[in-house]
Amino acid sequence: MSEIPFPYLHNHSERIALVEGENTYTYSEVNARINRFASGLLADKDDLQEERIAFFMPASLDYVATMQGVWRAGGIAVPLNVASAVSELDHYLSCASVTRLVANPEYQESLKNVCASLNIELVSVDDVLVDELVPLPELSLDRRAMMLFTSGTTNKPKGVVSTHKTIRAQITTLIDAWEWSEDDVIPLFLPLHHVHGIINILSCGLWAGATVHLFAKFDVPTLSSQIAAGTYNVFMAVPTIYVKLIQYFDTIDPAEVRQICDGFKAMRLNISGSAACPVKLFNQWQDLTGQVLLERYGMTEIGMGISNPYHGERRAGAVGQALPGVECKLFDEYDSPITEEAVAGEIRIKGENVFLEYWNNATATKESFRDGWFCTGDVAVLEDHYYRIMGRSSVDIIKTGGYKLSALEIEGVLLTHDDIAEVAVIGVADDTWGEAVTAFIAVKAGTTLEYEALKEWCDGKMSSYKIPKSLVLIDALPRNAMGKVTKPALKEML
Ligand code: MCA
Ligand code: AMP
Repeated sequence: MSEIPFPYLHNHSERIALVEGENTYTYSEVNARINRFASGLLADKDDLQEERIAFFMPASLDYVATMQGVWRAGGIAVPLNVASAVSELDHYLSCASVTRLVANPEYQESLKNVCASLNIELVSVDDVLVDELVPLPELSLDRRAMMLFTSGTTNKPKGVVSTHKTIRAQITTLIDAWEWSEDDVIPLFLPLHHVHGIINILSCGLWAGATVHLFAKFDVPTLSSQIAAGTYNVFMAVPTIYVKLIQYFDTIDPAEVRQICDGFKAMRLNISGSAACPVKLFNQWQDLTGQVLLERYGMTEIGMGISNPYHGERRAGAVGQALPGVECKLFDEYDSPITEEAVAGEIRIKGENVFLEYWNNATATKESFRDGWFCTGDVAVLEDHYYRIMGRSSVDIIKTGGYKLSALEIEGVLLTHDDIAEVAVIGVADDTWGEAVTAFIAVKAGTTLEYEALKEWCDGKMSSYKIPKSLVLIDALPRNAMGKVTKPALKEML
């Protein structure tokens, strides 16, 4: 029935596609629900013509029906972070000019006001589903398909728009490189508003005909018991999750640890990405489970770009080579390509995997490309044919537990606090989170600020993982001759 010219959903009628709690859904059941949802969205239209349909849903059959239903009906899918604060949602919904928001009934009360103020129709999946199917539009590959929000060096997150061609390239390169097959069974506990969960796990799994176990959140005991039972053969996570698993092992019986580690040992692949995997963690994981982590590098705008090999040496502290179909080069600050090994430069990427544009932001789109190369802002070196990430060109980007945050966005919110005179936010190295959000604050004369009070004040104003993990009170922020805050000096102070 789908007129999308490729299989976002494998044509495997009776195999299990999704497991959600006690329920399992075959490929044909998932397919039927997607078509009923797409038909309901279309109602009397032939094509949604890139209407932006947002959804606010945890990992579930209905999440998949919504995402793929929007695709089949010719819309742009805008999956939202279910942990967002309302002010953040307001930005996503208005920036994307969303017209319909799909949410489960239990979330609707909290979304009602923002939808009313932006004139957005708030619906549930059941409201949309119909039994009478309608013809689906034929879609060209260059149609816009998805918008994900990413934090950058500006105050507000930008909408990263991918076409069907982009998504196809991002999926197929991973299916080949990591040898996905219909025999794979993978748990999915990562959030479904980012590429890692959406493309690398859910979309690759469904394209390949594999089984994806959906978890509404990262639930260590439940997940661990499934791993011990040998349910999965592939595992993908951010480094913080491997750290949290190791921390969990310290709290349980050694016999149970052995069973979980044996479950990992029996898998065909364990992948780490979204943030740097420390060499210590790589070695610890190998000692515990025998698994040599495959580390790869990606970004919302490009999907995955660089990966250690599936066969061959997976090098600790390195991210490997460009994936098939992806061109990768390092450039110096004069935009000249770097040809020698061991010289650091910015990673730039070309290929069908690269996004189309930042939504409604031609200036940002233009600034992020040079001569057709997408400029990632990440700095790397090539060492003996393997790329190693050295860091980022901007101090205003923080990676915490795999989430990319804008220091400026957090500073913008903190500055609305009545007692704060000036503030600078930086990421500070942290064993669990990779980087921990740290706020340096100068308070107004005659006032003071305690960390707990600040945390409480932040609650509801930003997603909880953006809330600073610590507060350093300072008389005045260090500034250079131009008056700009010198964040490296703040790092040195710690
Ligand atoms: C939760 N907390 C955090 C984070 N997550 N603090 C800092 N950084 C975080 N990432 C805080 C909460 O605010 C809360 O604080 C406390 O930890 C417990 O929250 P909970 O939700 O229970 O934590 P968790 O379930 O253990 O979550 C940790 C997590 C999660 C599973 C690692 O952060 C996560 O799913 N991260 C992955 C994000 C991701 O998929 N990134 C991919 C984007 P309090 O107790 O004080 O209230 S990058 C991408 O897609 C590119 C393309 C790529 O390369 O992959
Ligand atoms: P996001 O924009 O949220 O998709 O995050 C992408 C960013 O995550 C990249 O620009 C890198 O800074 C970082 N990243 C992803 N994978 C790795 C990795 N393996 N090592 C270091 N940084 C990574």
